[in-house]
Amino acid sequence: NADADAYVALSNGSVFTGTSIKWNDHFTLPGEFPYTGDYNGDGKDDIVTFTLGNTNDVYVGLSNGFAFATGAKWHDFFGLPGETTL
Ligand SMILES: [Ca+2]
Ligand SMILES: [Ca+2]
Repeated sequence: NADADAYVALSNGSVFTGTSIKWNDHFTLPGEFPYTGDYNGDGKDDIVTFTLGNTNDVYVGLSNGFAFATGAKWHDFFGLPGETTL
C-alpha cells in the first residue's frame, strides 16, 4: 500500500519466529510487483520490485540479515506489464 513497508518474519528452519519486523520503510509502491530472492549470491534473500507502468524499472534492496538496504535500480527496462517475471 502507500506505506510501502517491507516486513520480515525470519524462519528457524521449522517455523517463522515472532511477529514481523519492518526491514525497509519505502519499497514497492502500489501497482508494482515485489518478490524475493538472493540477487547478489551472498546467501541472504533480498527484495526486488518491478515498477511496471511507464518506467519498467527494477529495484533491488539487498539484505544484510537484519534489514533491506534502500532500493537501487538494477535495470532500466525489464519486466513489462503482462510479462511473466518469475
Ligand atoms: Ca513506509
Ligand atoms: Ca543477497
